[in-house]
Amino acid sequence: MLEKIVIANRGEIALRILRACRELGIKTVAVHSTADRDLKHVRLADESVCIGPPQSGQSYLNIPAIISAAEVTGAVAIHPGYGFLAENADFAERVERSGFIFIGPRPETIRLMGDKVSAINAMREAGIPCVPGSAGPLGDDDDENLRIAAEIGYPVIIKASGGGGGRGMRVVYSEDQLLSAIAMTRSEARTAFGNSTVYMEKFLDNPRHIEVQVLADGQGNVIHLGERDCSMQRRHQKVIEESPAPGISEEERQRIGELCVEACRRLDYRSAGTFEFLYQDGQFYFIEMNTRIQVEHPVTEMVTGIDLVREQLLIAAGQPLRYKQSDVRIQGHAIECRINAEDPHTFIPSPGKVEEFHAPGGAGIRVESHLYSGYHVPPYYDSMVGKLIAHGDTRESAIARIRMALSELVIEGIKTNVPLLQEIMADTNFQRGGTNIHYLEKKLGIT
Ligand code: MV4
Repeated sequence: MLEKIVIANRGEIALRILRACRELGIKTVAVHSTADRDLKHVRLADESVCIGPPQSGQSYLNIPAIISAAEVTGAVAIHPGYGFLAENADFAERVERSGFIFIGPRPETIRLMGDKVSAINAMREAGIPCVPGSAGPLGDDDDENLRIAAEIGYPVIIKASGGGGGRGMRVVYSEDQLLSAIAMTRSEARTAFGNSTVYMEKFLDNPRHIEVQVLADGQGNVIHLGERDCSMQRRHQKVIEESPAPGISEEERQRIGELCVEACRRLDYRSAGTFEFLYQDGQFYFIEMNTRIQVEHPVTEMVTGIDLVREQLLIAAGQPLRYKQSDVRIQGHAIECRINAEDPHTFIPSPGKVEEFHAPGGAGIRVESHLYSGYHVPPYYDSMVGKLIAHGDTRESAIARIRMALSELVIEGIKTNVPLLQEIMADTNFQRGGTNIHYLEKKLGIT
């Protein structure tokens, strides 16, 4: 087993990783900024190292400082969590070159998936269904680009290969806008990502966002853990996630899951990963792969009973996967609400002192949060301060439980989005299930 690891993150995910380590008897090193001395996991960790000032560029993104912390504490591995350096291939490479284990995929895999054109090509070759599109980068030949768009059929979407997660995209409804849209997306991509490569896809107008969770040990053993529906979002920020996805049949789940497993085998994938799809008119279309543990991983854990962070740690320690595909069974339904320190109407972040914090409980309720009474939410980082997850035998039961838990939850002193979450849980269209990626923004009155 790993003897000691560095947790290169903050907030709820750092606490989540710390708990998984403690369960396995792994010693923990918390690295934190000067603004984060009072984080719950910093207090619980075996050791802690301050790695820089509040700005994440000088702390949580400071590669030499994080590697030095591993060196001085005698850690053997580094868990990046999500965000920050989690999908930075150069970081993973420098971790490994410094003699530490990176708890995640191989650096080459991270690099491949970070470039969306190369990711899509790899997936298409591996038999994963992709969105009809340019099948590669767009060149500078205007006539050729017009021809590609005409063949795909309008509307089309131009995306930056270095983008992802909603950054660097432009929808084009007719051919008179195509060439300027390509030029603008290119120029923005050059500035934002240092990579002007763009590609084209058919624009799907009312898809759902459904993603498939996989686990692979890098020794040839790969399983999928079903799917999550993450369609309830605003400005590319997910608000609610659930598993299984409403309306997806067992046959569809098996079919898409097996395709993802086969792709992982071909890629020699290692650790936890997620295949992101758009789902429209009964078809899955691959858009991106995430090479990290995701915020919404608990809904998959609740329906499968498999601890994904624990499995990441065991895989990093070189152990073969302890589950076969036939061991994975989807039991009941789980829903997650993301709790943000923000105004529920304006979405403006609301940092400050948490005067009171009382977590809900009861059957099927799970709270993932680093909050405690008296904690100050700093203004420097993402406003997500926790997640509330409910499991039930049925989707209706999971909704009933999460509504009860939301009403029990007390967070005073800062504003939170809990009233918005209550409103969504009471929404008849949400209760019916299967709303698309535009539903929440339309409900809120376009933004
Ligand atoms: C699309 C699309 C429609 N058609 N691609 C946005 C995030 C990035 N991961 C991909 N995104 C989209 N790609 C095609 N061909 C619509 C979106 C999209 C979206 C996707 C998932 C979740 C929320 C979204 C919100 C707006 C647009």
